[in-house]
Amino acid sequence: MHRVNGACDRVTTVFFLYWPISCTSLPLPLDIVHILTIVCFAVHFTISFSTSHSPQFPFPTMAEKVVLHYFNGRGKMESIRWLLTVAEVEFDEVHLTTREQFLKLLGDGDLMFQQVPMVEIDGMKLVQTRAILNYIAGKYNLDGKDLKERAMINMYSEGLRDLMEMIMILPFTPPADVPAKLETIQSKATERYLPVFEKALTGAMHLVGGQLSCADVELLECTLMLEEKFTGILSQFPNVKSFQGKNITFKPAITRFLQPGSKRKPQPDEDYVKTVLAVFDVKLLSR
Ligand SMILES: N[C@@H](CCC(=O)N[C@@H](CS)C(=O)NCC(=O)O)C(=O)O
Repeated sequence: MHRVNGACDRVTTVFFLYWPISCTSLPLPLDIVHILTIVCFAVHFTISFSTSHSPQFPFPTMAEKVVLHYFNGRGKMESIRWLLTVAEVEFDEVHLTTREQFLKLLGDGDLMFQQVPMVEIDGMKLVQTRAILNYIAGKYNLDGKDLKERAMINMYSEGLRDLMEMIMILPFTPPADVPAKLETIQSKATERYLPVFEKALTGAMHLVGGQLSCADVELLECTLMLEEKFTGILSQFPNVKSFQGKNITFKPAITRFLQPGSKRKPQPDEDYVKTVLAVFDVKLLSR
């Protein structure tokens, strides 16, 4: 899109620069050609100025940086970080650390449902994790080739989200309940979810349509999360394990994202939990 807009801009430049010059081959007096040249430059620079100041103008010249508004932790934003990384999109992050920051976002009307994650992208302030992921997947061709592929991708993605959300909620679970929750997650992972992906990856490098999609990216994120909690969980799922290994080894953006110091967030700790609770002004019972 930005490449197309840049090309359009160059076309207008060439047109406005060379059209008056080509006029000199017409039998026009020289001062008329000069006036035409000045008028053309004035029009061209007015357009250039408008494009760089209004994202709504048909031909924006500058790609705006994507900005993520969330905590300095995984939560619901982590899948968005993964997808942007795989799409090789640079992004900045504004980390929520105080209640005042959150109230400011609310006061400015930036959070449609008074919730984060919120992502500034292409002149919009997007909320709702699924909507954000769909937008990125659609923009960067990670959502399949047709409606049927998209339906498969969405089914895989939603299953993975269900599983990841069970893990995401753990730090906010009363400590006494954690062992039982972990057991449930492990049995659901091995009996309900991983068998589906093991089958889908039989003789295939990707989940859908022989090409990378957001479902593959979420599967990778999810399997790594599972292994953090349950070492060796993938040993009964060789296709999933090999899928994970190939993506980590052969996709440079993923390899980089898994290196220390990248924008990938670590597992949530006490500080992360405290910050989330303070920002939302929530007191957890029985902690
Ligand atoms: N359906 C929303 C849920 C977002 C959500 O629950 N966000 C939490 C933080 S992870 C939040 O902002 N909670 C504050 C609240 O609901 O008041 C999504 O998927 O983005």
